[in-house]
Formats: sequence, C-alpha cells, structure tokens
Amino acid sequence: MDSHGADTARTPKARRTSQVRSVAPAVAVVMGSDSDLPKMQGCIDALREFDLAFEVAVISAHRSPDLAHQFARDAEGRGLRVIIAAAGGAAHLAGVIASLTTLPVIGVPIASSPLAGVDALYSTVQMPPGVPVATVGIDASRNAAILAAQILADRDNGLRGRLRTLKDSMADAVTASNATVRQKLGLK
Ligand code: AIR
Repeated sequence: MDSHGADTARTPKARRTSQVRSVAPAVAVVMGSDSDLPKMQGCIDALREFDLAFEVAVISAHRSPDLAHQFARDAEGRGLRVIIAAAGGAAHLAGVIASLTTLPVIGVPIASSPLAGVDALYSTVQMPPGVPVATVGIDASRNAAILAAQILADRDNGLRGRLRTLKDSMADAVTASNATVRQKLGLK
C-alpha cells in the first residue's frame, strides 16, 4: 500500500528489477468502487500479460473527492505515466483526474446502473474542450490496458514487440476463422 491507499502490483520481472532498484509503477488503475473490480479484471490481466508494473486504488470522485484530487495532483510527481480510471453511473472520476494532471487519462465506463453504462459512457467521453479523456467502450477494460501499453511503448522496444505479437496473433485468429467459415460453407 502506498500513501494513496493504492495497492502496487508487480509482475515477476518487475519484482526482480525492484530487488535491484525500486521502480515506480508507470500505470495507475483507479476505480470508483470495489464493485467495479470484476469489470476491471480484464485490464489487470492484460497489464500483467504485457509485463507492466501497475498500482490499483479505489477512489470515488463523489464519495472521496479530496482523495481523488490528491491522487491526481500527486500522480505525475510519483512517476506515473498513464492513468486508467473506471467508474459507473455518473462517472466523473476520469474527468476529474484529467482536469488536474497533464498525464494521459484513459476512461473506462462501467455498466453498473439501470442505464447499463450509457450514462457512464457519456459522463466519461463528453469532456469539455481542453480536457480530453481517452474513452474506451463500456466495460472494455482490456482495451484500456492495451492503449496504456501503446502509449508506453514509445520508449520501450520490448513492450512494442509484445504489442506486435498481440496484433499478429489476432490476425492469425481471423485467418483461421476465415478458413473455418469457408470450409463449413463448402467454399474453395
Ligand atoms: N461511483 C462511485 N463513486 C462515484 C461513482 N460514479 C460508481 C462506481 C460504481 C457505481 O458508482 O464506479 O460503478 C456503484 O458503486 P457502489 O459502491 O454503490 O457499488
């Protein structure tokens, strides 16, 4: 736990590195409630897949506004480089953080209300000019992790290679699906 109540998670490689020198996580994953965690698991799994050190914190823009402001103001100084912020309903977490930091903020609208995430999508994506939040689809938390990795890959050739492998594997899967569909239909 750090001073923001954030749990830091390191991949095995990052843990090995931290025995030599302490490496601040580049990515923060914040969510408005612990009830958002199941929807954010895909994000966390993908960050681990990419071997990225990250921290996780539950921070509510409405229920703990002081903490949200403190987190956003301190983020850059603590060495973070990308913030992924998830919330449902009147989802202002990503926007509030984006208003206070120069770091890129990726918003994940969570479907947790009777409006099935459309409320969170609009609340997250419809930011005023000058305060962008890079918003992924409703509950699309894996995409948030991939976008964070793509942002960080500009200084990291290994990470770029892992992203290339992902793209290639998706293309291979489509090629295989194409063959399967054509075979099922008896097409040459
Ligand atoms: N939320 C929490 N504080 C502000 C917002 N918008 C969101 C959470 C969660 C939803 O409210 O991100 O998706 C319901 O939270 P809970 O804690 O009642 O389950």
